[in-house]
Amino acid sequence: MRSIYFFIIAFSMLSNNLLVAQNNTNVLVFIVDDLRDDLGCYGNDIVKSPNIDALAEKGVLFNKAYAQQGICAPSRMSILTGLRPETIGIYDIFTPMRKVRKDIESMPQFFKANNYKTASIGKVYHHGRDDKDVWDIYHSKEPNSYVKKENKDLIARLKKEKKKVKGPAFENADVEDEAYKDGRAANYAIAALKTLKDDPFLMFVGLSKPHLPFNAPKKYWDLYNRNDFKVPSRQKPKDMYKLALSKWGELKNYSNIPNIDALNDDLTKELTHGYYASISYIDAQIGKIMNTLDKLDLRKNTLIVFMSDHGYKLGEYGAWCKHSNMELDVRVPLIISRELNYKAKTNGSKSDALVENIDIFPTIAEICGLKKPKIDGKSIVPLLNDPLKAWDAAAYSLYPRGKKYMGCTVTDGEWRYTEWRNSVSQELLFTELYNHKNNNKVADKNVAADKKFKSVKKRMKALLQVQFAADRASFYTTPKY
Ligand SMILES: [Ca+2]
Repeated sequence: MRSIYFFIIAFSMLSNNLLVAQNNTNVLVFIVDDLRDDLGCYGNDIVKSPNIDALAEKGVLFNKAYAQQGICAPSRMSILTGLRPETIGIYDIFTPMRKVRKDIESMPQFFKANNYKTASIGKVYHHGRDDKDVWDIYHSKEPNSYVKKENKDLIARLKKEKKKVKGPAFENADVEDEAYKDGRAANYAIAALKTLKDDPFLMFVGLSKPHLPFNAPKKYWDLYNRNDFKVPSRQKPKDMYKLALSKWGELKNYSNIPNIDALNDDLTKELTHGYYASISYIDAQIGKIMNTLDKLDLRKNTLIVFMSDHGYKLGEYGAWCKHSNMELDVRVPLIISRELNYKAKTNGSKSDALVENIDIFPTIAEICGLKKPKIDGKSIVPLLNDPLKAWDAAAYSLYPRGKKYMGCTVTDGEWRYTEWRNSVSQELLFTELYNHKNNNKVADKNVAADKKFKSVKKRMKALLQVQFAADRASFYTTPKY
């Protein structure tokens, strides 16, 4: 009897160990640049994204996923380390992570240490030099390029005149996918899959569109009728903080964008057309890579993550691009499709749980049976098994204005509350409270000073304090890790 008892204990310990043992699941992450959730599977009935929609049919789509900062470089560092920007201590686009933080263990380092092959294709880290030596296969992000002769001539002339102006904000040449960089990135990814097919791998495919300039082959522009696009209201939310939005200089830097406060309807529609064509272009690249995965019979053992580094504004509030704490800039699409041989896989599910981009690293680690790293993010594997499971009360982001001001923001899924503080002393300068109930992503007025919403504000302030204490250290004190 006793020996049977020991046998049962030993067996259950063994099976528990098996559950957490490294299982050599492959990981393929599509990290898309500047993509907000304008996708068919997110209910946008204009955008054509059949391959991403197909992925959503085989996985869990997160309706309320958030980036930790609405700008490329810090957001990507955050994703690749599972750490919040305030833990890393870099909030600008110019500072490579390894220039100041050599101590942090990143996702590629962690997987490499666990005998994974690692691949970085296209724009993964914003600064390609970060962790460059860690990747077994590395194809750097390429500069933007133009195909049309008139645009090439224009760039050459601007260079000759030493003007800082970039080329046009969009191009629609009648060319093959490979004429622009994401088509080439797809080919590199396909080649890398063939090289890595016999090893466990972690592969990031960084697709550069729909980041500006919206350069995509004409066939993707031809999928849309410009008359279908609605021009959003240019109205800024009433009583919004004066520094809440940027002046979207990123867009105004392009040669065919006038330096004025509001773009007219025609140009708004033309830019929207370019953004949507760019989405369909990268969607097609994802389709090619997924087909290769199927052909190589790798899909059964490969986890797929589809994500974006932050959201975007397409003329809402009369503003463009990202660089803010507004809902449109921090909310991101996120789809996770487990390896096909995972028995408890949920297909075509949607989750309203509040999840953050920092959660991707621990989620992938858990699925691969690796010891979870000690980082800010937490595994959302329970949501992949049960997308309706009760989850966290809040998601957090931040955005600075210069070095002096820091906007700290929180959502509970319905309200967005933002405190603008002195970055060093934490002195409170301004508060914003926006109603985003019923999936309304555009804020109409700041009700932080409205007594009617006093209790909402109090509750949201308490939620914000969980991550951004009123007496916390300066955002520019080197954080501990
Ligand atoms: Ca970006």
